[in-house]
Amino acid sequence: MFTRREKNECGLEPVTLKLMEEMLAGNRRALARLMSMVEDDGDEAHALLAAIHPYTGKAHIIGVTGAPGTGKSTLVNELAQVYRRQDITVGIVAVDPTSPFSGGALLGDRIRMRELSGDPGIFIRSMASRGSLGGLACATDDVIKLLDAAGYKRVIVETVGAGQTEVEIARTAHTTIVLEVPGLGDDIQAIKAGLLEIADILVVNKADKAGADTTVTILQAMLDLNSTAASVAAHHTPSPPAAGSEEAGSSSSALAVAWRSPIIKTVAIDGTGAEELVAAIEAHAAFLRETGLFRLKEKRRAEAELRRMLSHALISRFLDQMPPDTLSKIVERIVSREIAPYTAVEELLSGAGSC
Ligand SMILES: Nc1nc2c(ncn2[C@@H]2O[C@H](COP(=O)(O)OP(=O)(O)OP(=O)(O)O)[C@@H](O)[C@H]2O)c(=O)[nH]1
Ligand SMILES: [Mg+2]
Repeated sequence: MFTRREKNECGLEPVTLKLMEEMLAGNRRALARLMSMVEDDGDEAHALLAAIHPYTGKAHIIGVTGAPGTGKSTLVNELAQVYRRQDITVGIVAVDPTSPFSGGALLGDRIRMRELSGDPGIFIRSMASRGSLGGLACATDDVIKLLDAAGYKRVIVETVGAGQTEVEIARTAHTTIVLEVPGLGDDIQAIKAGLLEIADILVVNKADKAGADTTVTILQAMLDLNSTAASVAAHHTPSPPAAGSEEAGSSSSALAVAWRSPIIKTVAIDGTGAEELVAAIEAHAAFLRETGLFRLKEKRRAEAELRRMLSHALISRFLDQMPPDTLSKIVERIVSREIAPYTAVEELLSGAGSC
């Protein structure tokens, strides 16, 4: 626990510090209040995130993504139930739960009841998307950090798959689960190929509906195609495909292809397949740790975050030093075709823009 001296070094307001200590001791109300603080951003939030940093890095982060209405929330419910039966604590973050498919219904009744009944091993936070996607991604990352620091062992993040968000979730999560439902049409196969690349585990939910096995077969064929291509690329052997794929590799890309994404059928409404899915998540977590990929992922994530923060800070600092209307004037000149954007950047960087 923090000493008085260290508290001062944190630069936190006494009230925030108290909330942080309560959160670290397992107080849910304190956790909720601190989440609101990081969602609102600001200097105090930054100081808080700095202070909790030493307490983070323990949770396994699981991303669940898929098209609207594929059953993500229902499945997340079931996963949480399985984890709770194993006495593993779970934090849940639902990003943008406002899809018309669920009518905004965030999570099923059972888990709500569990939370409301005071199970301290579960915590749910929903986040409405406001402003930019980038802003939401930052806020989500920060809320995940709080859950991690508060001691939740698994943090499940549900996002509606909509192109960019899927990539964002893959960047944040240690294990990414992509949901499909029976009845994949040929026309959407091209889009699915991008999804396969981020999927550590593929789930065919609504397996009670017709066509589930066909969907599994199609996905398996696409996975095989993908892994052959990745294996070839990893070994720098453009053709024929089989030549390099037998060799054992030790590069990180070779390690990446060593994980074969399983395809699991689930019926989220009755929990069928949820235990198998949890077993697959745990197997992937073990794989990441055994191969050293976990640390590699963490490094990539930390670097991306650092770059994002650094560019934000540098731009703010740079703009603060300029006379207030410098930017609008140069934008005006770009629009009237007096100057090209690249030239404008050069001019600003060389200080000419501030004259
Ligand atoms: N038949 C069947 N229905 C399911 C299954 N899983 C979920 N559903 C239903 O599908 C609908 C959507 O489920 P949600 O869990 O809200 O789906 P979601 O992906 O979270 O939806 P959004 O958050 O709106 O994108 C609900 O009516 C569920 O009851 C399943 O395995 N089988
Ligand atoms: Mg949902």
